Amino acid sequence: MLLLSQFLKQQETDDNLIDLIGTLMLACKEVAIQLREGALAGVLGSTEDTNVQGETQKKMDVIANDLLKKFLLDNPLVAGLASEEEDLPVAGNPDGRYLVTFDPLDGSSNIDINVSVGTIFSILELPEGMSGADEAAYLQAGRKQIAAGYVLYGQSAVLSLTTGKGVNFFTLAHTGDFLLTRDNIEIPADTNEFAINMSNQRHWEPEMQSYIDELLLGVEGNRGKNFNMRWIASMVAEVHRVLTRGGIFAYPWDKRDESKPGKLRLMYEGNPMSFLIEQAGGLSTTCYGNIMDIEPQKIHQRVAVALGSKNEVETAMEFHRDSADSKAARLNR
Ligand code: P6P
Repeated sequence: MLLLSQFLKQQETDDNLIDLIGTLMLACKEVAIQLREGALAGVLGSTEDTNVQGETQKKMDVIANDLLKKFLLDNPLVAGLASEEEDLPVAGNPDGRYLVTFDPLDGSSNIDINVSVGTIFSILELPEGMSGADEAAYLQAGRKQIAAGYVLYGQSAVLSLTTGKGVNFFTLAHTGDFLLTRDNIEIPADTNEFAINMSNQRHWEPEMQSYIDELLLGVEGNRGKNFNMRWIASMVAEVHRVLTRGGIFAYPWDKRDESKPGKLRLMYEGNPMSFLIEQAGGLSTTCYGNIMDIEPQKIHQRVAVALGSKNEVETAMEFHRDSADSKAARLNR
């Protein structure tokens, strides 16, 4: 089986990028060890603090964030980083080449119930003449990403990675190496599986309500087939299922807070996951436009998401087509 570094060399990946991905994996291996220890290491439960998102920080959110910061800031290639758990960007080496945005532990509400969580990361080039301390340096559309991925901490720790040459899975072996376990991931274009938090149904736009109603009607409705539903409340696990067997995952805009375009964050959830999904032949949208076309305005800005099997996401977009102009602006496309 191929080691991650061997595979990336075979793909003629830039040596500096291989080095940076290796650093990210060192941090994620430490996170995996802490998670596996769980209660034995006293890492479950919450802190007294809330993050910039206004969410109570889990102990493991802080541990994972500190580990990623430590390893990344030790790498001279890193000019700076932006984290879900950091109010502002953190400057690295002024001569560094790369910016890294990350959600150190996505789905952390699942930690205490021993359900899968994950680290999501996105790698950008530092723009000419800018610094890793400048928020503006990070505000690049998803199309500018040079690599993206996640490590899903499930019964096994699996890295899902793209450098723009497709998507591949690597499993963490007991030796501490990430080994290639599935290559050239392709998402089936059609699906009968959807993932959405149905408890928000009354808050969605009518267009999303209509789309989901048709899925629920199954063979008795216009879709003419039955659908199955999943909701893990961990985007990393949902996206891994979609990459593995297809499906559509949605966290749409809802009117609980009209000022927010969505719940999920663009720079370290929407964009990296969209890169993976599109590289695997899927589609990733706000229901009005492609997520990776959005020009970011803020590091922690949010985005509505509907991603997965191409034909199913296109069907969801069809339900939104006639109201596209009026709402695209609010949803930042
Ligand atoms: P809800 C986790 O907090 C997260 O950001 C995603 O990983 C997940 O898909 C979503 O929020 C879950 O949200 O409202 O169902 O708890």
